[in-house]
Amino acid sequence: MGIDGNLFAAFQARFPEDLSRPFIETIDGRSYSYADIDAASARFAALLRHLGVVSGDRVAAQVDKSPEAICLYLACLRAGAVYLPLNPAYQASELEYFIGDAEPGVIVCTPEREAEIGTIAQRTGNAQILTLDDAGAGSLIGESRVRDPDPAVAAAAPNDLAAILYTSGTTGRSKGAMLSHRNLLSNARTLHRVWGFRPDDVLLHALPIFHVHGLFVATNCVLLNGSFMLFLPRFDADRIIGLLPRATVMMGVPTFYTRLLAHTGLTPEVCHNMRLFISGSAPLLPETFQAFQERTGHTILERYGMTETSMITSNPLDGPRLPGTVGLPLPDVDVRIRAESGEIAAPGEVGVLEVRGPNVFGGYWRRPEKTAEEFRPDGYFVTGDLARIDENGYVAIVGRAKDLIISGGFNVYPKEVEARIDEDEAVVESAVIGVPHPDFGEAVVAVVKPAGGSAEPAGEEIIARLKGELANYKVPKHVFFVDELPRNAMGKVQKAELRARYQNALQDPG
Ligand code: MLC
Ligand code: AMP
Repeated sequence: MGIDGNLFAAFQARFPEDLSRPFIETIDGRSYSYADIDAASARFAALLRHLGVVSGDRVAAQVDKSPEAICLYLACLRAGAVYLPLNPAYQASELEYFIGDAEPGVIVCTPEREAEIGTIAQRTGNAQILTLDDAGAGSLIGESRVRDPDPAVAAAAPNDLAAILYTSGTTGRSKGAMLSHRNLLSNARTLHRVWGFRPDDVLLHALPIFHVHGLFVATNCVLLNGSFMLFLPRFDADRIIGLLPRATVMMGVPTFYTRLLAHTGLTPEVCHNMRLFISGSAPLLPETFQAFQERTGHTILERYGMTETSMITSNPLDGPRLPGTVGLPLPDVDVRIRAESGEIAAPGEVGVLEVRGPNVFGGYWRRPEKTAEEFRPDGYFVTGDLARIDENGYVAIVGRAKDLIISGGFNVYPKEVEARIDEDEAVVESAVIGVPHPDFGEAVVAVVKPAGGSAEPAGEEIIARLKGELANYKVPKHVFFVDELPRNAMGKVQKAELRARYQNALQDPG
């Protein structure tokens, strides 16, 4: 076992010869060179080691997007620690679950949440706390500055863990997807190649960095390319329009594209330097694909993936990019469709997509039984996505076998929201569904059967309470009250009927 299996070593081998070349430029004009991120990650790695972090220990980060947060990710790889990024929108009870489950040795959080997370850490296992704010200050910086950088790169076997990302998966409570150095490196190398990255590419980065899309797809490609990215703290259509003339590649969720289309500044001129717009994480409507092509002359390249697998398919760089499809399986990645009959589907037949390859994760953290449920005996992982493959090999995602809502690229597991709503004494039961939303593609609404009588709850009250308990994107945009939830003969709530009933509910959210 050497350092060759370590993802960081693969990045380092691709750093530009001249390390003073930029890696990140922020919107407030700060520039971070490859030398800077090499040094910062070596300092953070020295601090992690000093705090007792050894290979395989988890390091959780609930921080705002910043170049220092990327350096923390790199430091974890370097030290052999397992990076565990968490959405800053998570509320206390959500965090308690993740921290209790993953048992990190160190948690890096924003200074504002230090006390809250410190309390959670004490209750769940006594992780050490460091802080980092969005301006790149905090105890992570202060305490690492006094240390000599430790340039060592930990030896890593290919299957050693590089990261754990929590995902609702196909069923049940959030589970930690265990991603190895090999998983991430194989996918990054493939994407770097099939998307034709060039030495002078400039990536416009407006995605969050606590998920696969912004961290492993976008950032890892740039690192393997030794090139640089324009780094926005969050999506902002005005700023993107302003920066597009300097960029060559952008990756986004479909909401990015609908929002850009709503901006009058989106013209062929501002895109003149661009060579590639990539969309993923949620279905891109063919209307959006077409409108973007008409407005800018650029054909969005849609790809498909999952936390557990990183990227699975992609429309081609050279060759037809077909709207309504997610393209062809990536090299090294095997894909098949299992029809309802249990047989492998014929071309064009719809069934659940299964995937196998070096990109596919090793399993769910401390959930061997859940892992076993989602893998076939021959090593294929069952995605829970309904798809078909046409005679040319193009995959189209046509729905989901799993009860999952994807809102603006974020996954929401209905049961988690239903359980929270049902805690209200004035609620008998609830059903949470996703309905079409003009901005988020799909958004969460709740259908509630109230207990009746004087304790009748108000929709706004339910929403206000949930905002304190759940990350913002999980909170229903609207609550509908019904006398009874529709059920089938088996007594199961008929969500399809509810989705049909409320499908226009958010079309004009005002
Ligand atoms: C914010 N809100 C959302 C939301 N994002 N509600 C539903 N769905 C979302 N995605 C809430 C806010 O809290 C606010 O509520 C209101 O909606 C309006 O917020 P906003 O200011 O308009 O939102 P904004 O900050 O601009 O964020 C929207 C967004 C963001 C689309 C830019 O959600 C985003 O960056 N999404 C990308 C997610 C992503 O990276 N997914 C990749 C997962 S990896 P209120 O009540 O306060 O007004 C993966 C694998 C793969 O899936 O294949 O890539
Ligand atoms: P996550 O669990 O957050 O990684 O989300 C993965 C899910 O996002 C997949 O299982 C799909 O349902 C969905 N997804 C990702 N990319 C696409 C796409 N291009 N089209 C449709 N669905 C997608």
